[in-house]
Amino acid sequence: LVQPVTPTEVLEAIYQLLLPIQEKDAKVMVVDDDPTVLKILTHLLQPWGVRVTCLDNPQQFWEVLKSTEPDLLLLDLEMPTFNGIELCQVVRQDPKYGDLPILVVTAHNDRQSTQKVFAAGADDMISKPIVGPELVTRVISRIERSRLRQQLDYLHQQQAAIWQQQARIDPLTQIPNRRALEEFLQQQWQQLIQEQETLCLILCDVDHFKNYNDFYGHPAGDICLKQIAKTIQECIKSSDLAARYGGEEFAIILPKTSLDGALRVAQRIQQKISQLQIPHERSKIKNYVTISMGITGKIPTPEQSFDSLIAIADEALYTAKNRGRNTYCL
Ligand code: GH3
Ligand code: MG
Ligand code: MG
Ligand code: MG
Ligand code: MG
Repeated sequence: LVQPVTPTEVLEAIYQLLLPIQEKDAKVMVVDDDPTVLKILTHLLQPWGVRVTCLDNPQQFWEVLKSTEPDLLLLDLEMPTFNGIELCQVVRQDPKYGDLPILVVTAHNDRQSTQKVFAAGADDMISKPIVGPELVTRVISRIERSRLRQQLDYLHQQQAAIWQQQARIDPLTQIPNRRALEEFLQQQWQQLIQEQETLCLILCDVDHFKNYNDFYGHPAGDICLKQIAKTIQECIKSSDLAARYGGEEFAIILPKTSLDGALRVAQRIQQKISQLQIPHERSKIKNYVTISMGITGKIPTPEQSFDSLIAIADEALYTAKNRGRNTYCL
């Protein structure tokens, strides 16, 4: 199941991203074979709160990139060994750094060079001789835009995670729903085929619940279902999974549990639900809410699917109902 994300966590992360550059230093990595240019660029950018990492030898490019994790790259076009265009191309192909803002600094501003620079995937070009204010605005606005983009990506990711999470939760009881149950069951079935361990399943059904709704009303029925779901949750281990299987039916999956162990869990659930003493005047068995259960367990085999486990538990539940309800059957 997806790890829950609280709205506070989302806001906290957005706030971190929103901090202005001056407060949360931007990092720029400059690659240029000319030490004078490195010095000039550093002096221009530093007063704006930008931390500048200089590299005069492209051979160490990846090493320095990984240790710096910059917000933006400033690449010289003409360098011995790797030139700026080659560097730009390899960065763009990298899965991690592919989106990194890249500005190419060059003395060549003829049409062909410009074309090459943009074809290599650079975001912008800065011509030499460097004009201070122009460099600063281009660098800072690129970084701000890229941070805004990161922030939006983050929001989308969070939204997707929340939707994924909600698709597996029953809105009434706030416990996993049938979709989550089937996913977990399928996954455990495969795993326990490998491990040759027992997988147990308990199906629970509230007794005479139609009568309950008819007498106490549907809203009261909803409250009753919530209480039952909560009680079942409290009776299982974190490695088990309890889900709302249907209307007033719940299912519990117990991986690596013996049938004996599952039986004890069922007994505990039955006892705890009786102890709730939810009044049920129209029950034909007791004057409070009770449940019936079908229990089954087996070592999964590749020839069968988890449906076979559900079918057997369902039959056992049917037997429990026929034996007068408020009981469990194997
Ligand atoms: P049995 O002991 O044989 O299980 O009898 P029963 O009345 O519990 O079984 P039946 O299947 O006839 O009725 C189930 C009832 O559960 C009918 C339906 O209205 C009620 N139910 C299903 N989902 C909900 C729900 O979300 N909220 C409420 N309040 N009632 C629900
Ligand atoms: Mg050069
Ligand atoms: Mg039912
Ligand atoms: Mg019922
Ligand atoms: Mg019925």
